Amino acid sequence: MSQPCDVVVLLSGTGSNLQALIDSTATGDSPVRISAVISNRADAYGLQRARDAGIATRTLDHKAFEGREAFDAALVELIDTFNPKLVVLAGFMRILSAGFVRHYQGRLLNIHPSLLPKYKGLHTHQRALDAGDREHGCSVHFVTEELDGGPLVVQAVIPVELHDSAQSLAHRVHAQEHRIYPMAVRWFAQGRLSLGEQGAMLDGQLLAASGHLIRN
Ligand code: NHR
Ligand code: GAR
Repeated sequence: MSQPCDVVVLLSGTGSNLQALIDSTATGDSPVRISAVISNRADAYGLQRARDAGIATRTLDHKAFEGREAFDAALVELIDTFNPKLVVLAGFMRILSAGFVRHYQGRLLNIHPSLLPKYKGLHTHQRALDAGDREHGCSVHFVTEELDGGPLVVQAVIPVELHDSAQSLAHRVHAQEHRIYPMAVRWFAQGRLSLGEQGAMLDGQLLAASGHLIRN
């Protein structure tokens, strides 16, 4: 392997997706190197996971800044001290301003717990249940200024079972997140995935609007 792809992960909470990324890079010959994990919350358990894996951590408290733009500017400055090729949102709960998104255009990924474009925003599992959906899942997408609206890279679909609760559904969707996020990050690190003018490109081909689809 030539130079590994340096990745900075942003999170706000538990960090199970970070853990899946860490585990996927533990093989020794991984094309992905996680340079740092940055949280807007000092008490995020994801920071502990990073420390346990020997990864640099930083906290940048959004409440210490006057407004979104000021926080985002400081966040860009902090991220860029690690000079990453890719920035990965893994349960990062702050909406990012246009300036931030533009700065990382084509090298900023998010995982969202729904089959986008359905259920942008929060409480996705309950909303899928309330709608009587028979299928649910998760999506990896390039981040653009449109919240949860950027070009899709990969989606995993699971069936909704008769007796599912928001919690049981969340549990099964999480297992899929832990599968597709490391896959997408690896594609990017291998130079196979990029953001083109018309959408996400994999191996030189424009992906379908749903991204690469995995059915379960
Ligand atoms: N920023 C941009 N510009 N575009 C996206 O697609 C983004 C983004 C920032 C985060 C993750 C997203 C999700 O997958 C994400 C995608 C937070 C909120 C939110 O309402 C919404 C969507 C996402 C993340 N945040 C509140 C806010 O005022 C705060 C909520 C809280 O702190 O608990 O920022 O769902
Ligand atoms: C994940 O389900 C992720 O898809 C979701 O938060 C969870 C984080 O879990 N992201 C969003 O809702 C973004 N607004 P984790 O901290 O255990 O990875």
